[in-house]
Amino acid sequence: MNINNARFEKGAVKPEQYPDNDIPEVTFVGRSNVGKSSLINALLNRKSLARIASKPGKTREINFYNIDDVLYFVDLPGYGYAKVSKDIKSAWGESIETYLNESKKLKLVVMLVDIRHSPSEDDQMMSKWLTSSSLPFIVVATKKDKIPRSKVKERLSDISNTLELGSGNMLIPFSSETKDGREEIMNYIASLV
Ligand SMILES: Nc1nc2c(ncn2[C@@H]2O[C@H](COP(=O)(O)OP(=O)(O)OP(=O)(O)O)[C@@H](O)[C@H]2O)c(=O)[nH]1
Ligand SMILES: [Mg+2]
Repeated sequence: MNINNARFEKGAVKPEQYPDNDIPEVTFVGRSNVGKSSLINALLNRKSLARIASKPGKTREINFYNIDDVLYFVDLPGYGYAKVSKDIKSAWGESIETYLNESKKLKLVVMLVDIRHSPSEDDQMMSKWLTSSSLPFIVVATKKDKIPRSKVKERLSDISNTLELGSGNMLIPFSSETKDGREEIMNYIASLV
């Protein structure tokens, strides 16, 4: 897989609009502003392939990034952004849930949480949902550069406990500033395809 051959392919809302082929998918979920687009860019060594929101909550469509016709990175809308109406919120939730339920080619869900905070109720709902589905998932704790090194261990153990992660769910600290954790995440993804 040549990660230098990556391109934005399409934005979709409904399943009919998802790419119609057999290319497997890895998807990224998490609260708005947690750093999904930044992680996708870092993994692909690109500055601005995935759009980094100037305002949180901007990525509303499900965005498919085609990597060398071998794999899609799928950037889902962020959930739990407080300043949108309930209706919009539930529409987003629905499109996320529809995607997770409907995609036949999903190989891995990468769930993102901010390393600084205890996972929200939305995060806990997501990890419960993922656990009860048969989808494999890992958790990436973003913005590691924003806390002192001495706090990392303690934050990871809080996240792991709050999300009730099992031994099969890797938890990897990451920073899009320093690229810490990039190799580990990318190697794991590459091992699946
Ligand atoms: N310091 C630091 N800032 C980060 C990191 N990751 C993301 N950010 C910043 O956090 C903000 C949100 O990042 P995005 O990548 O747009 O987050 P997102 O999850 O895609 O947001 P939505 O598309 O709104 O759901 C941006 O200002 C990023 O520069 C990180 O690891 N460290
Ligand atoms: Mg985004």
